[in-house]
Amino acid sequence: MRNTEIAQVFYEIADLLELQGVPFKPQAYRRAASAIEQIEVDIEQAVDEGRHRDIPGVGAAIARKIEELVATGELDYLKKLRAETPPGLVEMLSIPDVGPRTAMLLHRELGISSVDELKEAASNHRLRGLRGFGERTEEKILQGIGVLESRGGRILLGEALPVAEAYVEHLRSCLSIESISICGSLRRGRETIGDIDILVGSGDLEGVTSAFVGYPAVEKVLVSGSTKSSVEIQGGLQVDLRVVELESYGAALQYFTGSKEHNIRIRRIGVEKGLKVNEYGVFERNSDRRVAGGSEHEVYESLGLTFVSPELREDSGEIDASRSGELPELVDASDVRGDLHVHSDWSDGSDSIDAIAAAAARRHYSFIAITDHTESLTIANGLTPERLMKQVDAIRRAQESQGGGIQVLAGTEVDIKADGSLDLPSSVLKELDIVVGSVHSRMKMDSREMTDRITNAMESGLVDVVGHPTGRIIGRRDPVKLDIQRVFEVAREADVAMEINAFPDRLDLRDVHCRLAKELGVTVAIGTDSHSIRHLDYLRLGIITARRGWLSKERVLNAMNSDELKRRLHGRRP
Ligand code: DGT
Ligand code: CA
Ligand code: CA
Ligand code: ZN
Repeated sequence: MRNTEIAQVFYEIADLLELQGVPFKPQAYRRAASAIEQIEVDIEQAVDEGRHRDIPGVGAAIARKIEELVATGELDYLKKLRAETPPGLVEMLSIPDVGPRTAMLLHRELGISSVDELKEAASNHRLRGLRGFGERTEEKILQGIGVLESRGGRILLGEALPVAEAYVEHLRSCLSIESISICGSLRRGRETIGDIDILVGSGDLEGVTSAFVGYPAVEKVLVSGSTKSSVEIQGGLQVDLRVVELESYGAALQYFTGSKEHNIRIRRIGVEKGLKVNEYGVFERNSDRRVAGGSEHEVYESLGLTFVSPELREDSGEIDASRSGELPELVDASDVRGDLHVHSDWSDGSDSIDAIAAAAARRHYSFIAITDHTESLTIANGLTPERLMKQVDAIRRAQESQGGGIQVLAGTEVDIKADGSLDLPSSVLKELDIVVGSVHSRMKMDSREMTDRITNAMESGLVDVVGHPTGRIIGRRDPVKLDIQRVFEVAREADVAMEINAFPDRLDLRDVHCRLAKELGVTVAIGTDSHSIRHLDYLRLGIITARRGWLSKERVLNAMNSDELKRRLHGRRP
Protein backbone atom coordinates (compact mmCIF):
# COMPACT_ATOMS: atom_id res chain seq x y z
CA MET A 1 0.00 0.00 0.00
CA ARG A 2 1.10 3.51 -0.70
CA ASN A 3 1.48 6.23 1.90
CA THR A 4 -1.56 8.08 0.59
CA GLU A 5 -3.73 4.96 0.84
CA ILE A 6 -2.71 4.33 4.43
CA ALA A 7 -3.21 7.99 5.30
CA GLN A 8 -6.68 7.74 3.77
CA VAL A 9 -7.51 4.83 6.08
CA PHE A 10 -6.45 6.82 9.16
CA TYR A 11 -8.40 9.89 8.06
CA GLU A 12 -11.46 7.69 7.71
CA ILE A 13 -10.89 6.21 11.17
CA ALA A 14 -10.62 9.74 12.57
CA ASP A 15 -13.94 10.70 10.95
CA LEU A 16 -15.68 7.55 12.18
CA LEU A 17 -14.39 8.00 15.73
CA GLU A 18 -15.48 11.61 15.70
CA LEU A 19 -18.94 10.56 14.50
CA GLN A 20 -19.10 8.30 17.54
CA GLY A 21 -18.20 11.22 19.77
CA VAL A 22 -14.87 9.73 20.87
CA PRO A 23 -12.59 12.50 22.20
CA PHE A 24 -8.86 13.04 21.41
CA LYS A 25 -8.30 9.87 19.38
CA PRO A 26 -9.51 11.44 16.11
CA GLN A 27 -6.83 14.12 16.30
CA ALA A 28 -4.20 11.47 16.96
CA TYR A 29 -5.20 9.55 13.83
CA ARG A 30 -5.26 12.72 11.75
CA ARG A 31 -1.82 13.69 12.97
CA ALA A 32 -0.45 10.29 12.04
CA ALA A 33 -2.23 10.36 8.66
CA SER A 34 -0.79 13.74 7.82
CA ALA A 35 2.71 12.66 8.84
CA ILE A 36 2.48 9.49 6.75
CA GLU A 37 1.31 11.50 3.76
CA GLN A 38 4.23 13.82 4.05
CA ILE A 39 7.21 11.61 4.74
CA GLU A 40 9.48 10.99 1.80
CA VAL A 41 10.11 7.30 2.45
CA ASP A 42 7.84 4.63 1.16
CA ILE A 43 5.77 3.31 4.06
CA GLU A 44 6.18 -0.31 3.07
CA GLN A 45 9.92 0.13 3.11
CA ALA A 46 9.70 1.88 6.48
CA VAL A 47 7.79 -1.11 7.89
CA ASP A 48 10.38 -3.50 6.45
CA GLU A 49 13.09 -1.63 8.26
CA GLY A 50 11.03 -1.19 11.43
CA ARG A 51 11.29 2.58 11.04
CA HIS A 52 7.56 3.32 10.81
CA ARG A 53 7.51 3.75 14.60
CA ASP A 54 9.76 6.79 14.19
CA ILE A 55 7.15 8.67 12.18
CA PRO A 56 5.86 11.58 14.25
CA GLY A 57 2.46 10.79 15.79
CA VAL A 58 2.81 7.03 15.27
CA GLY A 59 2.57 5.25 18.61
CA ALA A 60 2.44 1.53 19.30
CA ALA A 61 -1.27 1.11 18.45
CA ILE A 62 -1.06 2.96 15.15
CA ALA A 63 2.21 1.22 14.28
CA ARG A 64 0.47 -2.16 14.62
CA LYS A 65 -2.32 -0.96 12.36
CA ILE A 66 0.21 0.13 9.74
CA GLU A 67 1.80 -3.31 9.91
CA GLU A 68 -1.59 -4.99 9.45
CA LEU A 69 -2.40 -2.75 6.49
CA VAL A 70 0.92 -3.36 4.79
CA ALA A 71 0.73 -7.11 5.37
CA THR A 72 -2.91 -7.71 4.44
CA GLY A 73 -4.16 -4.57 2.69
CA GLU A 74 -7.00 -4.51 5.23
CA LEU A 75 -7.68 -3.41 8.76
CA ASP A 76 -10.09 -5.18 11.08
CA TYR A 77 -10.47 -2.11 13.26
CA LEU A 78 -11.69 -0.05 10.29
CA LYS A 79 -14.17 -2.74 9.32
CA LYS A 80 -15.52 -2.79 12.87
CA LEU A 81 -15.87 1.01 12.97
CA ARG A 82 -17.61 1.04 9.61
CA ALA A 83 -20.03 -1.67 10.75
CA GLU A 84 -20.90 0.35 13.86
CA THR A 85 -21.64 3.58 12.00
CA PRO A 86 -24.82 4.20 10.01
CA PRO A 87 -23.63 4.40 6.37
CA GLY A 88 -25.81 7.47 5.79
CA LEU A 89 -23.83 9.42 8.36
CA VAL A 90 -20.59 8.57 6.62
CA GLU A 91 -22.07 9.67 3.32
CA MET A 92 -23.03 12.99 4.88
CA LEU A 93 -19.33 13.70 5.38
CA SER A 94 -18.85 13.97 1.62
CA ILE A 95 -21.02 17.10 1.63
CA PRO A 96 -18.69 20.10 1.51
CA ASP A 97 -18.81 21.94 4.86
CA VAL A 98 -20.28 18.99 6.76
CA GLY A 99 -17.68 17.49 9.06
CA PRO A 100 -18.03 14.74 11.66
CA ARG A 101 -19.03 17.19 14.43
CA THR A 102 -21.86 18.66 12.39
CA ALA A 103 -23.03 15.22 11.27
CA MET A 104 -23.03 13.95 14.83
CA LEU A 105 -24.93 17.00 16.06
CA LEU A 106 -27.56 16.62 13.34
CA HIS A 107 -27.91 12.96 14.18
CA ARG A 108 -28.22 13.51 17.92
CA GLU A 109 -30.48 16.54 17.88
CA LEU A 110 -32.69 15.86 14.86
CA GLY A 111 -32.28 12.15 14.26
CA ILE A 112 -30.89 12.79 10.76
CA SER A 113 -28.93 9.83 9.44
CA SER A 114 -28.71 10.23 5.66
CA VAL A 115 -28.06 12.83 2.98
CA ASP A 116 -31.70 12.63 1.88
CA GLU A 117 -32.98 13.27 5.40
CA LEU A 118 -30.61 16.19 5.73
CA LYS A 119 -31.76 17.66 2.44
CA GLU A 120 -35.35 17.42 3.56
CA ALA A 121 -34.68 18.96 6.95
CA ALA A 122 -32.68 21.83 5.44
CA SER A 123 -35.33 22.51 2.78
CA ASN A 124 -37.99 22.71 5.50
CA HIS A 125 -35.83 25.05 7.59
CA ARG A 126 -35.61 22.61 10.46
CA LEU A 127 -31.88 23.23 11.00
CA ARG A 128 -32.00 26.89 11.95
CA GLY A 129 -33.31 26.10 15.43
CA LEU A 130 -30.05 24.36 16.29
CA ARG A 131 -27.28 26.15 18.11
CA GLY A 132 -24.79 27.57 15.65
CA PHE A 133 -27.10 26.98 12.67
CA GLY A 134 -28.75 29.78 10.76
CA GLU A 135 -30.32 30.53 7.42
CA ARG A 136 -26.85 30.78 5.85
CA THR A 137 -25.83 27.34 7.13
CA GLU A 138 -28.97 25.80 5.72
CA GLU A 139 -28.29 27.36 2.35
CA LYS A 140 -24.68 26.23 2.39
CA ILE A 141 -25.67 22.67 3.23
CA LEU A 142 -28.25 22.59 0.44
CA GLN A 143 -25.67 23.98 -1.97
CA GLY A 144 -23.19 21.33 -0.86
CA ILE A 145 -25.72 18.57 -1.44
CA GLY A 146 -26.30 20.01 -4.92
CA VAL A 147 -22.59 19.82 -5.67
CA LEU A 148 -22.45 16.25 -4.40
CA GLU A 149 -25.36 15.26 -6.63
CA SER A 150 -23.86 16.98 -9.67
CA ARG A 151 -20.53 15.19 -9.27
CA GLY A 152 -22.61 12.02 -9.46
CA GLY A 153 -20.14 9.67 -7.83
CA ARG A 154 -17.24 10.50 -10.16
CA ILE A 155 -13.79 10.70 -8.63
CA LEU A 156 -10.81 12.88 -9.45
CA LEU A 157 -8.23 11.82 -12.02
CA GLY A 158 -5.48 12.38 -9.45
CA GLU A 159 -7.17 10.08 -6.94
CA ALA A 160 -7.99 7.34 -9.42
CA LEU A 161 -4.63 7.21 -11.18
CA PRO A 162 -2.47 5.91 -8.29
CA VAL A 163 -5.20 3.46 -7.26
CA ALA A 164 -5.39 2.05 -10.80
CA GLU A 165 -1.63 1.92 -11.17
CA ALA A 166 -1.26 -0.03 -7.93
CA TYR A 167 -3.91 -2.48 -9.16
CA VAL A 168 -2.14 -2.90 -12.51
CA GLU A 169 1.18 -3.39 -10.72
CA HIS A 170 -0.41 -6.11 -8.58
CA LEU A 171 -1.73 -7.96 -11.64
CA ARG A 172 1.54 -7.55 -13.49
CA SER A 173 3.56 -9.01 -10.65
CA CYS A 174 1.08 -11.83 -9.94
CA LEU A 175 1.07 -13.06 -13.49
CA SER A 176 4.18 -11.67 -15.11
CA ILE A 177 1.99 -10.26 -17.88
CA GLU A 178 3.25 -7.66 -20.27
CA SER A 179 0.11 -6.74 -22.13
CA ILE A 180 -1.84 -4.83 -19.55
CA SER A 181 -3.18 -1.30 -19.60
CA ILE A 182 -5.53 1.12 -17.97
CA CYS A 183 -8.28 2.07 -20.47
CA GLY A 184 -11.44 4.17 -20.45
CA SER A 185 -11.68 7.77 -19.30
CA LEU A 186 -8.68 7.30 -17.02
CA ARG A 187 -6.38 6.55 -19.95
CA ARG A 188 -7.82 9.52 -21.79
CA GLY A 189 -7.00 11.63 -18.74
CA ARG A 190 -10.44 13.08 -18.08
CA GLU A 191 -10.50 15.28 -14.98
CA THR A 192 -13.00 13.00 -13.26
CA ILE A 193 -13.66 9.36 -13.92
CA GLY A 194 -16.69 7.13 -13.38
CA ASP A 195 -14.91 3.82 -12.98
CA ILE A 196 -11.50 2.26 -13.61
CA ASP A 197 -11.12 0.03 -16.67
CA ILE A 198 -8.25 -2.44 -17.01
CA LEU A 199 -7.44 -4.56 -20.06
CA VAL A 200 -5.24 -7.65 -20.10
CA GLY A 201 -4.04 -9.60 -23.13
CA SER A 202 -3.48 -13.21 -22.07
CA GLY A 203 -4.49 -16.78 -22.83
CA ASP A 204 -4.71 -17.55 -19.11
CA LEU A 205 -8.25 -16.34 -18.53
CA GLU A 206 -8.68 -18.10 -15.21
CA GLY A 207 -5.38 -17.00 -13.73
CA VAL A 208 -6.00 -13.36 -14.63
CA THR A 209 -9.53 -13.38 -13.25
CA SER A 210 -8.56 -14.95 -9.94
CA ALA A 211 -5.68 -12.50 -9.48
CA PHE A 212 -8.08 -9.67 -10.26
CA VAL A 213 -10.79 -10.63 -7.76
CA GLY A 214 -8.14 -11.65 -5.23
CA TYR A 215 -6.64 -8.17 -4.97
CA PRO A 216 -6.57 -7.20 -1.27
CA ALA A 217 -8.46 -3.92 -1.74
CA VAL A 218 -11.48 -5.67 -3.29
CA GLU A 219 -14.56 -5.36 -1.09
CA LYS A 220 -17.24 -6.81 -3.33
CA VAL A 221 -17.11 -8.93 -6.46
CA LEU A 222 -19.88 -7.71 -8.76
CA VAL A 223 -19.24 -9.92 -11.79
CA SER A 224 -16.69 -12.66 -12.20
CA GLY A 225 -16.68 -14.15 -15.69
CA SER A 226 -13.87 -15.58 -17.77
CA THR A 227 -13.32 -12.52 -19.98
CA LYS A 228 -15.17 -9.84 -18.07
CA SER A 229 -15.17 -9.09 -14.34
CA SER A 230 -16.11 -6.17 -12.12
CA VAL A 231 -15.34 -5.46 -8.51
CA GLU A 232 -15.91 -2.71 -6.01
CA ILE A 233 -12.84 -1.68 -4.06
CA GLN A 234 -12.34 0.28 -0.85
CA GLY A 235 -13.93 3.68 -1.17
CA GLY A 236 -16.75 2.33 -3.34
CA LEU A 237 -14.95 2.67 -6.67
CA GLN A 238 -15.78 0.17 -9.39
CA VAL A 239 -13.05 -1.53 -11.41
CA ASP A 240 -13.84 -3.37 -14.66
CA LEU A 241 -11.52 -5.95 -16.15
CA ARG A 242 -11.46 -7.33 -19.69
CA VAL A 243 -9.25 -10.19 -20.77
CA VAL A 244 -8.61 -10.80 -24.49
CA GLU A 245 -6.31 -12.97 -26.60
CA LEU A 246 -3.01 -11.31 -27.49
CA GLU A 247 -3.89 -11.04 -31.20
CA SER A 248 -6.83 -8.81 -30.21
CA TYR A 249 -5.01 -6.75 -27.59
CA GLY A 250 -4.53 -3.61 -29.71
CA ALA A 251 -8.09 -3.61 -30.99
CA ALA A 252 -9.46 -4.13 -27.49
CA LEU A 253 -7.22 -1.38 -26.12
CA GLN A 254 -8.55 0.96 -28.77
CA TYR A 255 -12.14 -0.07 -28.12
CA PHE A 256 -12.07 0.14 -24.32
CA THR A 257 -10.16 3.40 -24.23
CA GLY A 258 -13.08 5.10 -25.97
CA SER A 259 -14.48 7.58 -25.93
CA LYS A 260 -17.67 6.07 -27.18
CA GLU A 261 -18.07 9.05 -29.53
CA HIS A 262 -14.55 8.61 -30.89
CA ASN A 263 -15.20 4.91 -31.47
CA ILE A 264 -18.41 5.58 -33.35
CA ARG A 265 -16.45 7.78 -35.76
CA ILE A 266 -13.77 5.09 -36.08
CA ARG A 267 -16.28 2.41 -36.97
CA ARG A 268 -17.89 4.73 -39.53
CA ILE A 269 -14.52 5.21 -41.26
CA GLY A 270 -14.19 1.43 -41.27
CA VAL A 271 -17.55 1.10 -43.01
CA GLU A 272 -16.41 3.57 -45.71
CA LYS A 273 -13.39 1.37 -46.35
CA GLY A 274 -15.27 -1.94 -46.30
CA LEU A 275 -13.82 -2.83 -42.91
CA LYS A 276 -15.43 -4.05 -39.71
CA VAL A 277 -13.88 -2.65 -36.50
CA ASN A 278 -14.62 -4.18 -33.12
CA GLU A 279 -12.83 -5.13 -29.91
CA TYR A 280 -11.37 -8.25 -31.56
CA GLY A 281 -9.72 -6.62 -34.53
CA VAL A 282 -10.20 -4.95 -37.89
CA PHE A 283 -11.66 -7.30 -40.50
CA GLU A 284 -12.49 -7.14 -44.19
CA ARG A 285 -16.25 -7.01 -44.39
CA ASN A 286 -16.54 -9.49 -47.29
CA SER A 287 -14.02 -12.14 -46.36
CA ASP A 288 -13.77 -11.65 -42.57
CA ARG A 289 -10.01 -11.64 -43.07
CA ARG A 290 -8.20 -9.99 -40.13
CA VAL A 291 -6.16 -6.96 -41.24
CA ALA A 292 -5.19 -5.52 -37.84
CA GLY A 293 -5.65 -6.01 -34.09
CA GLY A 294 -2.40 -6.77 -32.26
CA SER A 295 -1.48 -3.15 -31.64
CA GLU A 296 -3.36 0.11 -31.52
CA HIS A 297 -1.01 1.65 -34.08
CA GLU A 298 -1.99 -1.11 -36.51
CA VAL A 299 -5.67 -0.41 -35.96
CA TYR A 300 -5.36 3.29 -36.79
CA GLU A 301 -3.04 2.60 -39.69
CA SER A 302 -5.42 0.07 -41.24
CA LEU A 303 -8.03 2.83 -41.35
CA GLY A 304 -5.69 5.29 -43.06
CA LEU A 305 -5.20 7.27 -39.86
CA THR A 306 -2.13 8.30 -37.91
CA PHE A 307 -2.07 7.21 -34.27
CA VAL A 308 -4.31 9.34 -32.07
CA SER A 309 -3.07 9.86 -28.49
CA PRO A 310 -5.64 8.68 -25.93
CA GLU A 311 -6.00 12.19 -24.47
CA LEU A 312 -7.38 13.44 -27.79
CA ARG A 313 -10.00 10.75 -28.31
CA GLU A 314 -13.07 12.83 -27.50
CA ASP A 315 -14.45 13.37 -31.01
CA SER A 316 -13.43 16.99 -30.98
CA GLY A 317 -11.69 17.18 -34.34
CA GLU A 318 -8.95 14.61 -33.76
CA ILE A 319 -10.16 12.22 -36.45
CA ASP A 320 -10.07 14.81 -39.25
CA ALA A 321 -6.69 16.03 -38.04
CA SER A 322 -5.41 12.47 -37.97
CA ARG A 323 -6.70 11.76 -41.48
CA SER A 324 -4.96 14.82 -42.88
CA GLY A 325 -1.81 14.22 -40.87
CA GLU A 326 -2.26 17.42 -38.87
CA LEU A 327 -2.29 16.13 -35.32
CA PRO A 328 0.03 18.16 -33.11
CA GLU A 329 3.06 16.61 -31.49
CA LEU A 330 1.89 16.79 -27.89
CA VAL A 331 4.01 17.97 -25.00
CA ASP A 332 5.43 14.99 -23.19
CA ALA A 333 6.63 14.25 -19.66
CA SER A 334 10.20 14.17 -21.01
CA ASP A 335 9.83 17.75 -22.28
CA VAL A 336 8.84 19.17 -18.91
CA ARG A 337 11.89 20.21 -16.92
CA GLY A 338 10.48 21.58 -13.69
CA ASP A 339 7.69 22.91 -11.55
CA LEU A 340 6.64 26.57 -11.43
CA HIS A 341 4.38 26.76 -8.35
CA VAL A 342 5.44 25.32 -4.99
CA HIS A 343 4.77 26.41 -1.40
CA SER A 344 7.29 25.96 1.40
CA ASP A 345 7.03 26.11 5.18
CA TRP A 346 7.61 29.85 4.95
CA SER A 347 3.85 30.13 4.23
CA ASP A 348 1.38 27.22 4.37
CA GLY A 349 3.52 24.43 2.91
CA SER A 350 4.95 21.73 5.14
CA ASP A 351 8.48 21.33 3.79
CA SER A 352 11.60 23.48 3.98
CA ILE A 353 13.13 25.12 0.95
CA ASP A 354 16.12 22.75 1.23
CA ALA A 355 13.87 19.70 1.30
CA ILE A 356 12.00 20.96 -1.76
CA ALA A 357 15.20 21.68 -3.66
CA ALA A 358 16.56 18.24 -2.79
CA ALA A 359 13.32 16.54 -3.86
CA ALA A 360 13.39 18.43 -7.17
CA ALA A 361 17.02 17.42 -7.73
CA ARG A 362 16.13 13.77 -7.10
CA ARG A 363 13.53 14.13 -9.83
CA HIS A 364 16.22 15.51 -12.13
CA TYR A 365 14.36 18.78 -12.61
CA SER A 366 16.26 21.66 -14.16
CA PHE A 367 14.37 24.20 -12.06
CA ILE A 368 11.78 24.58 -9.35
CA ALA A 369 10.07 27.79 -8.29
CA ILE A 370 9.30 28.56 -4.65
CA THR A 371 6.14 30.65 -4.74
CA ASP A 372 4.75 31.31 -1.28
CA HIS A 373 1.69 33.37 -0.44
CA THR A 374 1.74 37.06 0.35
CA GLU A 375 0.62 39.08 3.34
CA SER A 376 -3.08 39.54 2.60
CA LEU A 377 -3.59 35.78 2.67
CA THR A 378 -3.26 35.72 6.44
CA ILE A 379 -4.82 32.25 6.84
CA ALA A 380 -1.99 30.88 4.74
CA ASN A 381 0.68 32.68 6.77
CA GLY A 382 1.44 34.93 3.80
CA LEU A 383 4.83 36.67 3.66
CA THR A 384 5.38 40.38 4.31
CA PRO A 385 7.82 42.11 1.93
CA GLU A 386 10.46 41.90 4.67
CA ARG A 387 10.03 38.16 5.20
CA LEU A 388 9.98 37.62 1.46
CA MET A 389 13.35 39.36 1.05
CA LYS A 390 14.75 37.12 3.79
CA GLN A 391 13.27 34.14 1.99
CA VAL A 392 15.02 35.15 -1.23
CA ASP A 393 18.33 34.93 0.65
CA ALA A 394 17.38 31.51 1.98
CA ILE A 395 16.51 30.38 -1.55
CA ARG A 396 19.86 31.59 -2.88
CA ARG A 397 21.61 29.62 -0.12
CA ALA A 398 19.55 26.50 -0.92
CA GLN A 399 20.58 26.96 -4.54
CA GLU A 400 24.24 27.05 -3.57
CA SER A 401 24.02 23.96 -1.41
CA GLN A 402 22.43 22.08 -4.33
CA GLY A 403 25.38 22.89 -6.54
CA GLY A 404 24.85 23.49 -10.25
CA GLY A 405 22.29 20.76 -10.93
CA ILE A 406 19.13 22.70 -10.38
CA GLN A 407 17.91 26.28 -10.44
CA VAL A 408 15.83 27.17 -7.41
CA LEU A 409 13.80 30.14 -8.57
CA ALA A 410 12.85 32.75 -6.00
CA GLY A 411 9.22 33.57 -6.61
CA THR A 412 5.92 34.45 -5.04
CA GLU A 413 2.25 33.70 -5.48
CA VAL A 414 1.22 37.29 -5.08
CA ASP A 415 -2.39 38.03 -4.28
CA ILE A 416 -4.24 39.99 -6.97
CA LYS A 417 -6.40 42.36 -4.97
CA ALA A 418 -9.96 43.33 -5.91
CA ASP A 419 -8.84 46.31 -8.02
CA GLY A 420 -6.18 44.32 -9.84
CA SER A 421 -3.29 45.77 -7.85
CA LEU A 422 -0.76 43.38 -6.36
CA ASP A 423 -0.10 42.57 -2.71
CA LEU A 424 3.62 43.47 -2.99
CA PRO A 425 5.35 46.69 -4.05
CA SER A 426 6.94 46.63 -7.49
CA SER A 427 10.38 47.24 -5.93
CA VAL A 428 10.10 43.82 -4.27
CA LEU A 429 8.53 42.03 -7.24
CA LYS A 430 11.39 43.16 -9.47
CA GLU A 431 13.87 41.31 -7.25
CA LEU A 432 12.20 37.96 -7.89
CA ASP A 433 12.84 35.37 -10.59
CA ILE A 434 9.17 34.55 -11.11
CA VAL A 435 5.87 36.11 -10.10
CA VAL A 436 2.66 34.08 -10.10
CA GLY A 437 -0.36 36.33 -9.58
CA SER A 438 -3.54 34.74 -8.23
CA VAL A 439 -7.04 35.70 -7.13
CA HIS A 440 -7.94 34.32 -3.70
CA SER A 441 -10.64 36.65 -2.41
CA ARG A 442 -13.78 38.42 -3.65
CA MET A 443 -14.37 35.60 -6.13
CA LYS A 444 -18.00 36.51 -6.74
CA MET A 445 -17.46 39.64 -8.89
CA ASP A 446 -19.32 39.99 -12.17
CA SER A 447 -17.51 39.05 -15.34
CA ARG A 448 -16.51 42.59 -16.31
CA GLU A 449 -15.03 43.40 -12.95
CA MET A 450 -13.15 40.11 -12.73
CA THR A 451 -11.85 40.39 -16.29
CA ASP A 452 -10.61 43.95 -15.58
CA ARG A 453 -9.07 42.81 -12.32
CA ILE A 454 -6.99 40.11 -13.97
CA THR A 455 -6.09 42.06 -17.09
CA ASN A 456 -5.02 45.03 -14.92
CA ALA A 457 -2.70 42.73 -13.01
CA MET A 458 -1.24 41.36 -16.25
CA GLU A 459 -0.74 44.81 -17.72
CA SER A 460 1.32 45.89 -14.71
CA GLY A 461 4.23 44.08 -16.36
CA LEU A 462 5.07 42.55 -12.98
CA VAL A 463 3.22 39.25 -13.30
CA ASP A 464 4.77 36.33 -15.24
CA VAL A 465 2.04 33.77 -14.70
CA VAL A 466 -1.64 34.01 -13.75
CA GLY A 467 -2.23 31.26 -11.15
CA HIS A 468 -5.33 29.01 -11.27
CA PRO A 469 -7.01 31.49 -13.64
CA THR A 470 -10.64 30.45 -13.16
CA GLY A 471 -10.49 29.55 -9.46
CA ARG A 472 -12.71 26.52 -9.84
CA ILE A 473 -12.40 23.56 -7.49
CA ILE A 474 -13.75 20.41 -9.05
CA GLY A 475 -17.01 19.36 -7.42
CA ARG A 476 -16.79 22.15 -4.84
CA ARG A 477 -16.51 25.61 -6.32
CA ASP A 478 -17.64 27.03 -9.63
CA PRO A 479 -15.18 28.99 -11.76
CA VAL A 480 -15.22 32.78 -11.36
CA LYS A 481 -17.15 34.67 -13.99
CA LEU A 482 -14.60 35.71 -16.58
CA ASP A 483 -14.28 36.71 -20.23
CA ILE A 484 -11.59 34.13 -20.82
CA GLN A 485 -11.14 35.02 -24.49
CA ARG A 486 -10.35 38.61 -23.52
CA VAL A 487 -8.02 37.49 -20.72
CA PHE A 488 -6.11 35.30 -23.18
CA GLU A 489 -5.83 38.09 -25.74
CA VAL A 490 -4.34 40.41 -23.12
CA ALA A 491 -2.07 37.61 -21.95
CA ARG A 492 -0.68 37.18 -25.44
CA GLU A 493 -0.14 40.92 -25.87
CA ALA A 494 1.48 41.28 -22.45
CA ASP A 495 3.40 38.02 -22.88
CA VAL A 496 2.02 36.62 -19.62
CA ALA A 497 1.62 32.87 -19.19
CA MET A 498 -1.57 31.22 -17.98
CA GLU A 499 -1.10 28.53 -15.35
CA ILE A 500 -2.23 24.96 -15.61
CA ASN A 501 -2.57 24.43 -11.89
CA ALA A 502 -2.04 20.69 -11.57
CA PHE A 503 -3.42 20.17 -8.07
CA PRO A 504 -5.91 17.27 -8.44
CA ASP A 505 -9.07 19.16 -7.55
CA ARG A 506 -8.11 22.26 -9.53
CA LEU A 507 -6.78 21.38 -13.01
CA ASP A 508 -7.16 25.04 -13.88
CA LEU A 509 -6.75 25.93 -16.77
CA ARG A 510 -8.73 22.89 -17.78
CA ASP A 511 -8.42 21.00 -21.08
CA VAL A 512 -10.77 23.14 -23.19
CA HIS A 513 -9.08 26.33 -21.98
CA CYS A 514 -5.70 24.93 -22.99
CA ARG A 515 -7.04 24.35 -26.46
CA LEU A 516 -8.23 27.95 -26.64
CA ALA A 517 -4.85 29.12 -25.33
CA LYS A 518 -3.20 27.19 -28.14
CA GLU A 519 -5.47 28.74 -30.76
CA LEU A 520 -4.83 32.23 -29.43
CA GLY A 521 -1.08 31.74 -29.10
CA VAL A 522 -0.95 32.01 -25.31
CA THR A 523 1.86 30.36 -23.34
CA VAL A 524 0.98 28.08 -20.41
CA ALA A 525 2.97 27.35 -17.24
CA ILE A 526 2.42 24.10 -15.34
CA GLY A 527 2.54 24.38 -11.56
CA THR A 528 1.62 21.76 -8.98
CA ASP A 529 0.70 24.20 -6.21
CA SER A 530 2.45 21.67 -3.96
CA HIS A 531 2.12 22.19 -0.24
CA SER A 532 4.30 19.15 0.48
CA ILE A 533 6.98 17.43 -1.57
CA ARG A 534 4.58 14.49 -1.97
CA HIS A 535 2.44 16.77 -4.14
CA LEU A 536 5.24 17.20 -6.69
CA ASP A 537 3.84 14.05 -8.33
CA TYR A 538 0.88 16.09 -9.53
CA LEU A 539 3.01 17.57 -12.29
CA ARG A 540 1.89 14.74 -14.55
CA LEU A 541 -1.75 15.75 -14.10
CA GLY A 542 -0.83 19.13 -15.53
CA ILE A 543 0.94 17.49 -18.46
CA ILE A 544 -2.10 15.30 -19.15
CA THR A 545 -4.31 18.40 -19.09
CA ALA A 546 -2.00 20.20 -21.52
CA ARG A 547 -2.11 17.20 -23.84
CA ARG A 548 -5.90 17.09 -23.68
CA GLY A 549 -5.71 20.73 -24.76
CA TRP A 550 -3.66 19.76 -27.86
CA LEU A 551 -0.62 21.70 -26.62
CA SER A 552 2.87 21.14 -27.98
CA LYS A 553 6.01 21.89 -26.02
CA GLU A 554 6.53 25.22 -27.82
CA ARG A 555 3.68 26.75 -25.83
CA VAL A 556 4.73 25.33 -22.44
CA LEU A 557 7.03 27.44 -20.28
CA ASN A 558 8.21 24.37 -18.34
CA ALA A 559 9.69 22.89 -21.51
CA MET A 560 12.38 25.58 -21.63
CA ASN A 561 15.76 24.84 -20.13
CA SER A 562 16.61 26.85 -17.05
CA ASP A 563 18.80 29.38 -18.90
CA GLU A 564 16.13 30.10 -21.50
CA LEU A 565 13.54 30.31 -18.76
CA LYS A 566 15.53 32.75 -16.64
CA ARG A 567 16.36 34.85 -19.68
CA ARG A 568 12.72 35.02 -20.62
CA LEU A 569 11.52 35.82 -17.10
CA HIS A 570 14.20 38.42 -16.39
CA GLY A 571 13.79 39.94 -19.83
CA ARG A 572 10.26 40.83 -18.83
CA ARG A 573 11.27 42.83 -15.76
CA PRO A 574 10.65 46.54 -16.38
P1 DGT B 1 -16.38 6.86 -17.28
O1 DGT B 1 -16.07 5.51 -16.72
O2 DGT B 1 -17.81 7.24 -17.11
O3 DGT B 1 -15.49 7.91 -16.76
O4 DGT B 1 -16.15 6.83 -18.87
P2 DGT B 1 -15.49 5.72 -19.78
O5 DGT B 1 -15.20 6.35 -21.08
O6 DGT B 1 -14.36 5.06 -19.09
O7 DGT B 1 -16.68 4.72 -20.01
P3 DGT B 1 -16.92 3.21 -19.56
O8 DGT B 1 -16.18 2.83 -18.34
O9 DGT B 1 -18.40 3.04 -19.52
O10 DGT B 1 -16.41 2.36 -20.80
C1 DGT B 1 -15.04 2.25 -21.12
C2 DGT B 1 -14.84 2.31 -22.59
O11 DGT B 1 -15.45 1.20 -23.24
C3 DGT B 1 -15.50 3.52 -23.24
O12 DGT B 1 -14.68 4.65 -23.16
C4 DGT B 1 -15.66 3.03 -24.66
C5 DGT B 1 -15.97 1.57 -24.49
N1 DGT B 1 -17.42 1.35 -24.52
C6 DGT B 1 -18.20 1.07 -23.45
N2 DGT B 1 -19.48 0.92 -23.84
C7 DGT B 1 -19.50 1.15 -25.16
C8 DGT B 1 -20.53 1.15 -26.14
O13 DGT B 1 -21.70 0.93 -25.86
N3 DGT B 1 -20.14 1.44 -27.40
C9 DGT B 1 -18.85 1.71 -27.73
N4 DGT B 1 -18.51 1.99 -28.96
N5 DGT B 1 -17.89 1.70 -26.83
C10 DGT B 1 -18.19 1.43 -25.56
CA1 CA C 1 -14.45 3.96 -17.08
CA1 CA D 1 -16.24 0.70 -17.11
ZN1 ZN E 1 -3.32 30.04 -5.00
